[in-house]
Amino acid sequence: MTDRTAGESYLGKGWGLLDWLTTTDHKRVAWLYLFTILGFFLIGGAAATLIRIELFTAKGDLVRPETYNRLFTLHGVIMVWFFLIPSIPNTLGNFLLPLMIGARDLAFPRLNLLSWYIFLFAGIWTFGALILGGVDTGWTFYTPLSSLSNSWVSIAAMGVFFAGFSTIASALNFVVTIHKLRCPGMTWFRMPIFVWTLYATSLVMLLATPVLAATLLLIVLERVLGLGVFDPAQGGDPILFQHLFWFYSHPAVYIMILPGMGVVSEILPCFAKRPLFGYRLVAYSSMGIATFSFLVWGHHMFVSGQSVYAGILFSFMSYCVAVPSAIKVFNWTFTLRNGYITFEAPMLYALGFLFLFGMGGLTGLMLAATAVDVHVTDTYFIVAHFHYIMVGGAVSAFMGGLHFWWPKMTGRMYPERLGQTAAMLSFIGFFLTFAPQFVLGYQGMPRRYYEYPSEFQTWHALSSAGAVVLAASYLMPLFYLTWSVFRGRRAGGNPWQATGLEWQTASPPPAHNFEEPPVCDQPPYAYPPPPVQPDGGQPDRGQP
Ligand code: HEM
Ligand SMILES: [Cu+2]
Repeated sequence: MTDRTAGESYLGKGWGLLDWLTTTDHKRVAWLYLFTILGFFLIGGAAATLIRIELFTAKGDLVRPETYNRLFTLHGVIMVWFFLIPSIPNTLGNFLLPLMIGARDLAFPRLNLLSWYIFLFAGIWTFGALILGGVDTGWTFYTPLSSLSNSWVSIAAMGVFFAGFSTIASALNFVVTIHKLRCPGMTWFRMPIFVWTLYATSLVMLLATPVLAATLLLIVLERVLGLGVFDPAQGGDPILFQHLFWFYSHPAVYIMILPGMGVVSEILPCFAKRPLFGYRLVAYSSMGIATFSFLVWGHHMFVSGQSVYAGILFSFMSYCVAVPSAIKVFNWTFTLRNGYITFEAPMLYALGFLFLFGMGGLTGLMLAATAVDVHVTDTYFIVAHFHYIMVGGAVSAFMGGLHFWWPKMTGRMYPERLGQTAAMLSFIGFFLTFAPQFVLGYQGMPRRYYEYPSEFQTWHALSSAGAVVLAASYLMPLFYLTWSVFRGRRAGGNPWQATGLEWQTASPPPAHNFEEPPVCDQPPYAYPPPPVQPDGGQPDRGQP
């Protein structure tokens, strides 16, 4: 297939501020989102750095205890709602979804821009509340603390409530686009897995976000109007809050990881030059995860006093949700078998994802056993578990995807050596930061404390040292990617020899994505089969 390189690129004309702020081109809206979420990532990262500096020594000597509580709340709220949830869907997803299914844009381009404005507004609003007043409830807003704590809780909760509208608008846009705008030949089972995961994620967003919105609104109403919903002193039930919160927030953890799974499903076949093993099963697993994710919320409440029978059921269901995730991990691993593997930066990030997500999932299985969980709940073991998945998994996938599609987005290659260095540093830094936290948690170090007995200090110091490496690895791409936009080697339409419609148009793509209306005439991941050996068998690389 030839590169269709003619036509004005989407970056060609229109560089005034107003051009950008009124654009309805999904590719440009993706950039607006990218800048915004990176800003929030820096803010959340700065809070994390302060937390790790405080914890470097056993004594609370850097910030006051109230400030520490505000710092981890700031970190959690910003990272979850203003970085992780929109990170892959609204940047890479926004840019790639129409390209991958051969469409000119999303179904509702203006709604797409509107959702960015809502997101920006909500983000600034929430950040304002967290900085000006300070909220000390943690990202989970547990009552009765959040019913009683200072009134900035209401403002911050409203900010997250507003952000929900942006999430819902994007999800609706994606679902309609996937149903209605696939090009001729793009059947459901020819869609790249990234599109499948965006679809599954969007369904979860549409169904779960309203529950969070209602819950946050109830907190605000309770505080403002004195309705007794959650506060026992007013006749409310704080456990109800936990049910409502986790009914959203467990599915939300899959909102954060599913798109990352999609990115990895694109990268691994490309750098192993092998079709994705068990494509259909991976697609079904994404839908399976989306479904099961709604049935396990009680595993966050094993110690809340819910009935033993509920605990057993939620424990069982949590093992079930691990099955489709495990299927994916096996399929990714099998994809690598006999592959012609090369280790460019995106591949290094994807392999890091495989390992770290695997560890996050396996420790999730440990936590799903009630007998283990009651011992480690509310300790650093939990903190380590979810960072393995949300940072080792989702952030690694985001970085891998950003490097993988950078040539498509900008028309330029990033410097490969630096990319590989950053990828490896992020893996080492991550491991050093979070592996010690499993040990700490197992030894009984509780989460959310600003000082601790000195016997924990060695592990805390290691963790803080790792955070420095991790931070450096995240800052590096900021510089070399920016450099590459101006000085990087020009990328052709398809620098990685990848399959998929997005690689058949120019880099950067023309304003309307394709010069001629594309037609999909291939199964997904149609990477060339291995050369046939003289004896008629296939080469079995990597085996004696
Ligand atoms: C193999 C599947 C998984 C299982 C069986 C599992 C199990 C668990 C359990 C039982 C807890 C509660 C522990 C406690 O609070 O005592 C937990 C906490 C958590 N998990 Fe997972 N998990 C899995 C995958 C994930 C994924 C994919 C993510 C994120 C993308 C995730 C994010 C979290 C978060 C954020 C928390 C802590 C919430 C908090 O208290 O702040 N988990 N997990
Ligand atoms: Cu959960």
